Amino acid sequence: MTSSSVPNEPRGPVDSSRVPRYAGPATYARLPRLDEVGKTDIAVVGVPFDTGVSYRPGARFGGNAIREASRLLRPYNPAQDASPFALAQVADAGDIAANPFNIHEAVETIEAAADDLLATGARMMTLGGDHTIALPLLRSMAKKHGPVALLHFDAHLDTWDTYFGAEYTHGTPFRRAVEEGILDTEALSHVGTRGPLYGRQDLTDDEKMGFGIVTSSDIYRRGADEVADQLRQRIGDRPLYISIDIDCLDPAHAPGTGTPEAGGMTSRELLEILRGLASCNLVSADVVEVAPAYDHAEITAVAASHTAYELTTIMSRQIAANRAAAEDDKTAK
Ligand SMILES: [Mn+2]
Repeated sequence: MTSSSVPNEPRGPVDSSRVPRYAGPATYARLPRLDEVGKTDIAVVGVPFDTGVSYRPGARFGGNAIREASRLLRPYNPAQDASPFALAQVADAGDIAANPFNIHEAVETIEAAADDLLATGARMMTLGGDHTIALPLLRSMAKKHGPVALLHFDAHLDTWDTYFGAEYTHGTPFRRAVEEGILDTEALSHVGTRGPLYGRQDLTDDEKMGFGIVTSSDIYRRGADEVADQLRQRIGDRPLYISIDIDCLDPAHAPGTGTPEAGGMTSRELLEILRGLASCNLVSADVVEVAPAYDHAEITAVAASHTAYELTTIMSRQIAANRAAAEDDKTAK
């Protein structure tokens, strides 16, 4: 498509040939802030909240660590042959101010903020935060799209019932989501699962909720292309939400996270699987559980920034394609 079919030329990132990458405030990919562009097609938004963690805390600092590590992202993505920030307006919408002392209130705040962003027509690229935040985000998605398909990249199932009697934690969001009927139970899968469980019952319960599982071993044995093909078939053209816990990666690729498990996929495998999903109808996505205090040399934050870049590229290509199709329709009439 030509850029003339974009109603207003998107405002792109700061020009790194004129202003050094390490200078100035760290918005995601050095993109403009939402208040600088007024309206956006994709809102990159942080949720600095980690009151739902069960082990290492610190994911509240994840969003800003990802922004800092994203300074080196360049505007053209050769793997998808696209310039995501030229095809659609992408802007940094700042952070949702969630109460760290009251999980129920935080969950409500996140849902309301997501509702506001979606009401503007934007898709969300959310930077966590711990995985608790996926529940209010999915509630908001379901209000807009109906029950959504979900690909959940994670070492863990996150479909446990409660911890210490608490229903909202980072290990329970997807059980709550199934109970609330906000997921399309024909099109759910965990990807990258591994590590010890409490018992076999964990898997039985999970399967009853409708989840398929592509384990980390499956990815190793079958490869990224075959896995992406299988996931695409399961999802079809349903509205898809992708939630990525950075602990889906091996601790060698993502040491800075709350509950690391050995034997995970590489960052290359994750990016390749995502590229294989480029034709899916991705309505929004999140990357969560980056805990920079346990990171080294920004390994985790760099992986997360590239993961968000790949997801943003998928969405911006679809936004541009939809716009071109709408233009064609108009011309045909
Ligand atoms: Mn998780």
